Amino acid sequence: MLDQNNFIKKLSVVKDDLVIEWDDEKQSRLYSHWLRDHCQMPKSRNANNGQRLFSVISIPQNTSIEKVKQDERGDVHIQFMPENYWSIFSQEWLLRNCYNLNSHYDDRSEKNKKLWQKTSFSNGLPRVKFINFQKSDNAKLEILRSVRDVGFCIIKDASTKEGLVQSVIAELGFTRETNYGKLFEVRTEVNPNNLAYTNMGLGSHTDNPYREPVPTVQLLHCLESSTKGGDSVLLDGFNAAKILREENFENFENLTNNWINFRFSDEKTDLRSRVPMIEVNDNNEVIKVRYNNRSIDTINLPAEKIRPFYLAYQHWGEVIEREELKVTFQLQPGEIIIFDNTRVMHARTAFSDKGKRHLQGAYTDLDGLYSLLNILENRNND
Ligand code: NM2
Ligand code: OGA
Ligand code: ZN
Repeated sequence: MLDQNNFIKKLSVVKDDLVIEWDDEKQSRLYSHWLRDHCQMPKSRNANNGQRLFSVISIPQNTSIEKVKQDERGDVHIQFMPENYWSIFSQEWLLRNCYNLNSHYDDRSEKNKKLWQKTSFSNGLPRVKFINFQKSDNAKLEILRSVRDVGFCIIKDASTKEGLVQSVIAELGFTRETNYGKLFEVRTEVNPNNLAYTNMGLGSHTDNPYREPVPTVQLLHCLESSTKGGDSVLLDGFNAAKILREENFENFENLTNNWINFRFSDEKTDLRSRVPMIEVNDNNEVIKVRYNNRSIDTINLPAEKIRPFYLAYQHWGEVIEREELKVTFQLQPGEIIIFDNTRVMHARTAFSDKGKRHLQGAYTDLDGLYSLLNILENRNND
């Protein structure tokens, strides 16, 4: 157990590291330049907004720790040379921030998600009532946590009022306007610029891979649904990527290393991107998937890479259509689905000419949603 008041057992300096021995026998070694750079004093950080006031280049190359001591409150005082500068760190700060005890933080990575498949939602899909969403921060928190953890949430029992999707976005973040507008109508059109605007089935895809940066969140609001078919399908792209990696690591790596071109064009628009189908972070954890077979442009890779690429690409195309990974349901009038377009793939089954199916869609971004999530979570922790 850590002593509430003093949980540092011993402090010493070894070469250019501060060595902290914690009460629980763990040890941290913190590099002098890192400590100087993370100085929390008013000289180094604006006292009101906490922003850093200096550049890393102002830290002398020969920075070293001359002295270290702990005061009666437990705060750690460090004297840096050649600046002859004293900085004070609280124990809490050192414990919460030291880089060998805390794992890196990445709110986009597969590592921090709950991966799922068809059978994962035995208690039903995550659903929150629209009226609660409007009234309470806790309901917003539930939606945002669900988007963070499983990648989606359904807002139920809303009206079928046109434009509602925009008011939902306004509560959570900011609209991401595209060539499709602030809001787009998903229904059968004559001579459509996109196959989404037909009654055809659509395979598992993420939206707008031909755009970089990609819109990271999509919302679809059902206004009318009286056709046969037109079921909604969701699939966890991070889980699919994990399965690909487990089944054939070379194929997985191939899709992270070989970037491809996506393209969308109509009379007024010509969008192009060169991006990987599976994107990983610096720790090789999946952070984004992109796939839309309608919009993959000419694949241009060095000749010797084409065959292994097609092995990987066809494997991936097959994994993301596996029934056991898909959640299928009918989006009802008055339901809005919100999902992480960097993770969750969506699809729909074909629908009949008879009857009507009308969804309104819009894009927003994860940064705004995660920002609100952090604010609401901080408030809960206070
Ligand atoms: N719509 C629905 O990304 C895509 O091209 C899928 C997007 C047209 C905005 C459809
Ligand atoms: C889309 C889309 C799904 C649907 O508009 O991007 O994939 O259910 N629509 O119509
Ligand atoms: Zn789509």
